[in-house]
Amino acid sequence: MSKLVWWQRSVIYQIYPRSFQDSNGDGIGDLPGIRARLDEVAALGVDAIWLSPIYPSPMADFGYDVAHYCDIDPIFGTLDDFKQLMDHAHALGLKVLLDFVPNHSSERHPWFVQSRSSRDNPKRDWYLWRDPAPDGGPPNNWLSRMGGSAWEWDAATGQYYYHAFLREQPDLNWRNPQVRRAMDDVLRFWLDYGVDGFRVDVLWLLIKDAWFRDNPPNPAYVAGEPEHHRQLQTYTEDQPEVHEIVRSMRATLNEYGERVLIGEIYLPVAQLIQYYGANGEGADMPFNFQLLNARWNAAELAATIRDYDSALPEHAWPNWVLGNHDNPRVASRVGNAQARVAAVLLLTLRGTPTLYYGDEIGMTDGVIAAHEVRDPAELRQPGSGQGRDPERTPMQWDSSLPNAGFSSGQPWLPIATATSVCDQQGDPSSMLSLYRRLLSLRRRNAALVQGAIGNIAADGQVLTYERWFADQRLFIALNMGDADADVQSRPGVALLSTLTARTGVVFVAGANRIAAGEAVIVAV
Ligand code: TEU
Ligand code: CA
Repeated sequence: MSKLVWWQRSVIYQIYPRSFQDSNGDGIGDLPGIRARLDEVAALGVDAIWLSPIYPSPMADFGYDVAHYCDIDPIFGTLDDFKQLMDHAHALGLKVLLDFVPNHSSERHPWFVQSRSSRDNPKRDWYLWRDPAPDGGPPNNWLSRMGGSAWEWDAATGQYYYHAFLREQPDLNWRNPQVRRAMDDVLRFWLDYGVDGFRVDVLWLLIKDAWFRDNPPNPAYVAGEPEHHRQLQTYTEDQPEVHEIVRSMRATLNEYGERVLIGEIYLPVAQLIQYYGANGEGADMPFNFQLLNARWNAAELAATIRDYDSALPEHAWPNWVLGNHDNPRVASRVGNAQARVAAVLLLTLRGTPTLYYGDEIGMTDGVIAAHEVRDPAELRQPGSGQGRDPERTPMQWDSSLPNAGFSSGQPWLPIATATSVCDQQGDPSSMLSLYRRLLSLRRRNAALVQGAIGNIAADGQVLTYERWFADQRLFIALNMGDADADVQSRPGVALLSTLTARTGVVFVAGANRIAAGEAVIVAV
């Protein structure tokens, strides 16, 4: 495993700071709270933490509207709190990644305040300003990913500005070298501070069409999908010029040694893999979101794994994501039993896994009453189901009421379910114990950390594949159905089963029975 760099050997753990641990009773998670939980994060067996944005922000999009790129929002703490958290994490052997949000700033960022102040302000061209269309309306038909037009009228200067998300999140003009230099300075500030890398927000959206051409209609649009799906994003995503920007970010990180560049990219695999760069000079980990929306059956998952793994260029390192702060939790998508199978899948596929906080205890989506909704994606599109609050509810640390040990105050979102870290850690059959066993097994097995993957197959509702390295070979079988099934195997012994009592069971050459909802890792 020595030839791998650290992020290739790692399991990354996403922390949504607002919901992880509150230390001062305001019902909002913060940096001292996270720091107080780092020993438990390290004990889980992960290797790196990725913090969603913690910068000064009006919180219109809960931190993804940045008003200062090189500071910490007081609601989370101070730069010194961050330094202490990072030093504590490093002392525990945990790497620390920040969320870099370069596509847009907050409307309250000083850059935008200057840019909007007048048409001839030196920062006017740091953002995307356009004259109205001949009829006085928006310059073109581009839609916001949060609903409505992506253009906001500014009467003071008689132009519109573009915002891919909220009007409070004006898009920066990444064709402007001054913007690129300013953002490079931001990366360097945090790299000098000692962070180990970045997850880059909406990397695939940074460049928009130079001529601002209308997006064509989406012939496959289905009523009920998000509004912006009415259009193909032909001129507002995945533009060819973006790859030069990715190369430039990579070059900056390379000056600092082994720092990881992760890109948030919602694209089909063929386009996604372009972000590695032709010769690996792009992103280390273009996030692979294929498991977020895959239909949960053996045939579909076998195809998904095969298609992704075989599409990767030689130099590219795979990665897999099962959940994040923008999508329904995996236990709510596939059910509690299959969430155990999903844990085995995530931690035995080839490449770097990213684990979303709370999934390790099988947290399900919170039920958010109308008056509790906070997410603008829901507030702006009520009833659309676009709301992301359900997957952002506070971490459940213990069974104390009313707030599961998250806060002594009123949490910003309701606690989702009854389970907790405390309830589960003494229970060998709990989801938490399963994740701990899996993470420990993964760390100890070169076949899982750096081995090849092959013999990917689906037989009925059973998905199987093998991982191998040197003289070690593992056979993984996942029963995604609700009936017991026979699976053909070589002789071996089960190193782990989601059914705790079955760990150690002997597999014979030929047919072996695996239970409904069981996943096994067999040394063969
Ligand atoms: O998300 C990008 C994005 O497109 C998501 O909004 C996603 O497509 C949608 O929520 C449904 O999956 C990033 C951040 O992760 C998200 O939290 C921010 O709201 C958004 O960018 C704007 O910064
Ligand atoms: Ca707090």
